[in-house]
Amino acid sequence: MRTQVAIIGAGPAGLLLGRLLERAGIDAVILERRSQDHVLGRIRAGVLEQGSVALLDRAGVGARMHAEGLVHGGIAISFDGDRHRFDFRALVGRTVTVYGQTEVTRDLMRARDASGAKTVYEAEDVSLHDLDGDSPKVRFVKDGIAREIACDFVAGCDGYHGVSRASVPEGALRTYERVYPFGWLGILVDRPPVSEELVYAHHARGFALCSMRSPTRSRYYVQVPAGEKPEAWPDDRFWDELRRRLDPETAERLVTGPSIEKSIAPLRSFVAEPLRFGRLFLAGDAAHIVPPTGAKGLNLALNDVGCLAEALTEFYLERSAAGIDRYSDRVLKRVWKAERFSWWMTSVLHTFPETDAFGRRIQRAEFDYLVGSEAASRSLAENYTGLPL
Ligand code: RFL
Ligand code: PHB
Repeated sequence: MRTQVAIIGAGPAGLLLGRLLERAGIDAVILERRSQDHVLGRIRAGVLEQGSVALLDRAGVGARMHAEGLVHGGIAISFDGDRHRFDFRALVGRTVTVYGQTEVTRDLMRARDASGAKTVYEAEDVSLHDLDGDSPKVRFVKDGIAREIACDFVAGCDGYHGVSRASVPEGALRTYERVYPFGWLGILVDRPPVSEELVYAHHARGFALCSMRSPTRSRYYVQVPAGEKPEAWPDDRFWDELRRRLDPETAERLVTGPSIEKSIAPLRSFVAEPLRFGRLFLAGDAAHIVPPTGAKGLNLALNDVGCLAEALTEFYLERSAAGIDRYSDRVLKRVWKAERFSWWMTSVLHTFPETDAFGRRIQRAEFDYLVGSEAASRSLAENYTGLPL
């Protein structure tokens, strides 16, 4: 088999890249380790920046997002019971759209299925070869049979635990990492959200977040120590803990119910540099991870492949390597700003085992400054709704 671009991973990054290349007339095959249903069963991000919405529109997959997504003009932060709303429309004239990653993925999969573009699900033992030459190869096993795809480029869109980054020789990548001593326990519940907009809460007992997927489906998170298991958190325990961390007015309005999903995500900051090795490009979680506090992971992944698609289009249509040569530097500039913002929001809103009384006062001062200063509020709004490329 031969293709122009072999894409590893059918998450949002791989699927959007495939779609953008297809629209530019560039041939690509996607190899995904899991089944289509497994990929669609993962509950992850919920918030799209305005730039991500525009990108999905450009890819021709925005119709359902506009019909069903919830446009939010702000968020609330509650700090030790004091709640403040940040009005993004007034501060920066921008909004975000609440539309689940699952739905983005579903829309992209449907478009790909309709166009007949090739995706191999349940591709086992994917391995990358000859990345430093002009004709890399990807080998995999499907239905017990070993296969090979020859291509011009490989796009590593296979997430943090994927094979792409691991295929780069030792020493060719530099990595930067911070692991946080806690995770987020998340539940999904078919009950109306507690508030029309997201509520991020800091409390001495830990962080909490009230989010949603629709007017009738809510997504809630509480900070838990690293290594905690979801089994230790029956629904009643979760609801009690969440209520204690919210401001009284929000807690009062909380409508509880049986969880339909419950899982724990560890928190990590991670960047690999550069995002290219020979004919391999890294994009999305394969290249960088942010803690979910700033709602940046999915948005970065979409933005990366938006840039990569532009660069590859330039290569094929204009015969210019300028775009692919610039890809890593261009994307990393924005990635690091999102890393900073996500790290900062995590630091202000969570409780850290090592934080002393001084550190807690500093966190409170951060909140008071955010609330009291228009400049600080605008900075939050600008980062949350998404910095320009
Ligand atoms: P994905 O989604 O992990 O997809 C990678 C795909 O590659 C496949 N794969 C392989 N395929 C073939 N061979 C191999 N060897 C392979 N190894 C892996 C995997 O099966 C998978 O299908 O990465 P991608 O596309 O880069 O997308 C990144 C996003 O998924 C991620 O950044 C976000 O979900 C992060 N995130 C959030 N981001 C936001 O922008 N806003 C949010 O509100 C937000 N909330 C979140 C989040 C992530 C969370 N978790 C669970 C980590 C909330 C949570 C709880
Ligand atoms: C979510 O709805 O899953 C969500 C929203 C905002 C975040 C993280 C996760 O910052």
